[in-house]
Amino acid sequence: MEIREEDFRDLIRGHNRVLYLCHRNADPDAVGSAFALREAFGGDIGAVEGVSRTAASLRSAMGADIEIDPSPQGYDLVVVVDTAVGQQIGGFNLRDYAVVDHHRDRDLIESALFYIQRPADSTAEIVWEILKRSDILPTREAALGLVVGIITDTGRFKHSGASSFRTVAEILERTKLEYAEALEVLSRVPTERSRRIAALRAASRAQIEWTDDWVVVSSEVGAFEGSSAMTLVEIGADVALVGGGHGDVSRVSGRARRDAVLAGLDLAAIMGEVARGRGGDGGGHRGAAALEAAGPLEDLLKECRRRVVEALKEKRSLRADLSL
Ligand SMILES: [Mn+2]
Repeated sequence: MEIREEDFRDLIRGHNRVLYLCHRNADPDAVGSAFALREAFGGDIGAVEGVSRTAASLRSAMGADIEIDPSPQGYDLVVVVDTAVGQQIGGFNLRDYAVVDHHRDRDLIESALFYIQRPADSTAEIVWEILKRSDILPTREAALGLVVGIITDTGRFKHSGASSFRTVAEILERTKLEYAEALEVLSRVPTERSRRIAALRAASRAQIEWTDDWVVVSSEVGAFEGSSAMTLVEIGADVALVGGGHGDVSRVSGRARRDAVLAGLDLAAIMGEVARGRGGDGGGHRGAAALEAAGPLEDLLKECRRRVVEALKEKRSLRADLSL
């Protein structure tokens, strides 16, 4: 049954134990929406298989409890949030359920007890409407979740219609949340001091190699290779390779800008080959990969860098044409 935002409150209150369920690798829109609904109407929050990195930082900023792969047992209603198709909740066994979502697929809504599904930039925008029509002012934490959900689902307002701006303005006005608090959650600068120090060390020790199109950087840290490599990319590297020694093995993490990947760079393949050549193991994605192998770290880093430079040789950066 399709319902309107103003009907949600009465329908949800007819159920004792409610689980708000987010899709696989839940993003901030799913997590923020589920949290705001839970704060308003009670219940628990679950996610299938885990939450994304950004959603994890939102979760800690809101202080939300999210059960990963919860059992459907004991809930008389599951509200599937921000999820268009059943596949996104894997093997979760749905019996009595509702849907709140901004996609267009009919897959889940056909058998839902009730649903709100309408095109909007984000599920958070629909949830805000539900709260407004229920005369519920969200907590600051819930407001934070909704705003971060809107920012991320609109690609930081790049694909946003007027109503997303209006919704955010309303939330800020009514809850006294500051926009800067939402941006803080999304900041890629790590908050943990040890992580920040590792990133700063990686930057200060960076060996920089460049061609007309590409800047390739390698460095060494004691820990947090991955986030340090990401920081080096944030501050200007096209590809960053950061290694650390861990007992007998060395670990190298690589991160690449999107246009290096579009130009054909495959860090997972490079990391895999370098590692296997030394009896180790490596892989990941084309733009983010890691390896672990025995042997001196310096050699490993040198070989990775040589192969990256080799792979990018003769390749043009799109940035020149698209001013990315
Ligand atoms: Mn969404």
